[in-house]
Amino acid sequence: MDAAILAASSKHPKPDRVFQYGTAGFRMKADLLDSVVFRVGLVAALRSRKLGGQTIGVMITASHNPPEDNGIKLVDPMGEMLENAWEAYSTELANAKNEDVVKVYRVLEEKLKINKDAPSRVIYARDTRPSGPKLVQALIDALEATGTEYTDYKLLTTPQLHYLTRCTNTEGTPQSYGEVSEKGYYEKLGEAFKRAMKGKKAVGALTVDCANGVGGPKLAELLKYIPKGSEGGVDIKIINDDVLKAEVLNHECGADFVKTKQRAPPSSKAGNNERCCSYDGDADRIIYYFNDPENGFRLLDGDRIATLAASFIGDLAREAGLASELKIGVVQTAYANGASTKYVEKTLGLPVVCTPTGVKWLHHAATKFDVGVYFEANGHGTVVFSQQALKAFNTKEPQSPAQAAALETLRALSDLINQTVGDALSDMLLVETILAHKSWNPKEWDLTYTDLPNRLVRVEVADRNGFKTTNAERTLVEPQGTQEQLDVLVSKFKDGRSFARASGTEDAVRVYAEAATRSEADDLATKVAALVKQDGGMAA
Ligand code: G16
Repeated sequence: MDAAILAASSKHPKPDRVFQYGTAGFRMKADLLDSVVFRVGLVAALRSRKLGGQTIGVMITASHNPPEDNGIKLVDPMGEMLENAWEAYSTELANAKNEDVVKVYRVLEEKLKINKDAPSRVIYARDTRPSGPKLVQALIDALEATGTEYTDYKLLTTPQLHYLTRCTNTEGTPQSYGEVSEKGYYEKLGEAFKRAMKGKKAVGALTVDCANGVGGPKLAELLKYIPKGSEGGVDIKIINDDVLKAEVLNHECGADFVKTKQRAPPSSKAGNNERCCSYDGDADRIIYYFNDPENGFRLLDGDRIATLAASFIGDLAREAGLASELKIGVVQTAYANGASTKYVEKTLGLPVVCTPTGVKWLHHAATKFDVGVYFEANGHGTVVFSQQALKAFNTKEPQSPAQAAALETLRALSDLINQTVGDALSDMLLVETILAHKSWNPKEWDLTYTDLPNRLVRVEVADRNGFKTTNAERTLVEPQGTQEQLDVLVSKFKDGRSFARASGTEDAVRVYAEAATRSEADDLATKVAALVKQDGGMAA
């Protein structure tokens, strides 16, 4: 095998660069990624062998990043993000000198006590970027050189690949997560949506901006399994679903655009009070919004989806007589609006945990609850149910028709929600279900609490790695002295809060600020951004 790996590796030489497994795998300009993809393929083979031949997922996508970027990340057998320690092994192999690739591969194999003769299995997919097929070839070269069995699922959303990874590994077991096919995914969601909606009606249509990414064709497919509004489902209008023009991906559309610019995509023609949502390039994030004739553009972001889901599931648990048995909690990051945290703790009476950015951290924290609702403000999130919760939904004897209905809705939700990772398609159906049950229009949803005005700024610095944080990314420890100056700035603003952290997917530092008024939030963000620019070695 050594000769095969060496020969294959020589077709994918490493450029003079240092690579780092970031927030969501390796991300960069696609033309720098060839050697990284090859070597991540080697890691996938090792990981699968280490787990006795369980199937590992590989996704080639750069999600919300521009069309010329691409990326790769690994998915563990239950559909979760790759185990943390393995990110470091991936980084190690990605940075090995060309002549050392086999050596580093073997050292890892030995260090991790991996049985060379164990089988290895991988499934993979990609988003719609034009660089995808060539990168897939680099991956195949690694899989063939290591004697790994593989299945190519071609174009998928990232959450579909997570779903299929779990289905593959649980097939034929009591934990079976669903049929191992893309069609099985649509059927599972479609069936669960019909059960969850039973007797309810969506209020008005929903316009979905697919960011001109893979979510467009996949949503069109899903709609074949979803009843229309007149049939007890929902009417969906798709916009920004052009996957043939590479340059339009995430351009002036998509969840990241809407969240950071705090406005609708210019292409949106939705009228006042009409529900709209935007996916990102690989459909693992979703943001809702609408135009309020009195207050203008209103964003219903990941925090809003989390609070909506937590309050709805909390109510159902009470109606089902399960409130005392189930621990329900919400997981957020530092980007969560302070008003949402207060609402969850004070109004909903639920605990909130704060983790660093990255679904891997949130997901892990959410599994500590029976019902763990996690969302990043940028719209990436889901709900996870413990085995105990699932058992209770299935075995609790209802004492009344109302209890029976609540239990049935909980069971339907546990199938509707993609519990492996945040999933724009599944989250969208979850929100639609809840709004239909409550007969709410977006304005009524928006009125549950008032967001503190906030601003997110992207700051380019000489070296983002100079920015190191602690306290779930809320406090800078490096550059020295920056946090103290940031604190002084924050103290001058009513309800002020701000932090700065290095992005793990872009070469930049992100600054978040919130304050009592729009102009104060903007002012605080501008001042902190200037501080970051200056301390990051760039003229402010
Ligand atoms: C990825 C991660 C998210 C994270 C986002 C931004 O999203 O999966 O958890 O919030 O990057 O991360 P950062 O601020 O470190 O750049 P996506 O949708 O790009 O895969």
